[in-house]
Amino acid sequence: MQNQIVFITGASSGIGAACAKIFAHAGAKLILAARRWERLQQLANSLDIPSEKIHLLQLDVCDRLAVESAIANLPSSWKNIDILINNAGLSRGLSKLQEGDFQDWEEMIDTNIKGLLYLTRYVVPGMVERNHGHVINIGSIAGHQTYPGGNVYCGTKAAVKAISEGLKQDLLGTPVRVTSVDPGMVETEFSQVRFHGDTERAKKVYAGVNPLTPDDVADVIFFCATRASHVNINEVILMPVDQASATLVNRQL
Ligand code: NDP
Ligand code: 8X3
Repeated sequence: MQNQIVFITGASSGIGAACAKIFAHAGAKLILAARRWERLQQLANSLDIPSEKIHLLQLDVCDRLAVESAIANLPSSWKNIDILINNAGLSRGLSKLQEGDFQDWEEMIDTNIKGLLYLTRYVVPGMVERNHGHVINIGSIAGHQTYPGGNVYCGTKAAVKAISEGLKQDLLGTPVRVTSVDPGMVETEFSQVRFHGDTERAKKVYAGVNPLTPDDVADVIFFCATRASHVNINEVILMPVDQASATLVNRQL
């Protein structure tokens, strides 16, 4: 992992920030992208690695032209991306489909599907050219099982599953690897974002449960990234011991 270039989207919080820590610790060079610049700076300051091993990008993955320009304008020493972690993503709302909010839908589809596609489309050709690379998409248990009110979010994560499978097929004959890491319940800012800042409602999601931590997920991502170069881990589903499916959770209240 020493001096490998790892590009992490959604690095300002949760699973993305935990990935930054574990890959930094292993000696990687990090490109950390998100919209919240101050949060990226705070993370960079907290990482115990030389500043020349970190490149911050204020980037909205939904903005295709911004993604194109960010990749095209990377300094030459940062261009050869070895690992792309497509982690930026969000859920918005938990309404019945027939009562859903259009803006919530657009945001989830634009971020979770289109943003992931833009990064992939602009980064993967370089990986193919260099005969080296690994795309790690963060899917979800929600891409395997749909739950009430999950409708569009689950749809976006089912799309991530299909896109990961499709990319694996399209890259056959190249050494570029594709992995989907699909967690169940992880305590991050995810539920605060889903419930538009309603902290009390967000807390209830994790009440009485021992959820996964962002570090637990980063640990699995790191494992996938560090197998022998002929080994491709296609898909990993991980969830807390306290969870048996998207909706079946053991709560000690
Ligand atoms: P957080 O809300 O803690 O982190 C989400 C990250 O995505 C933030 O860094 C945020 O940065 C970034 N992000 C959101 N929208 C954009 C955008 N348009 N452009 C760039 N970055 C963006 O949640 P998690 O860490 O939990 O989520 C990470 C991934 O894990 C998501 O794809 C989520 O769907 C998935 N996941 C989460 C689970 C959970 O239970 N928490 C379970 C399964 C999957 P900023 O706002 O600064 O742009
Ligand atoms: C996040 C997990 O179950 O809230 O993808 O959809 S869940």
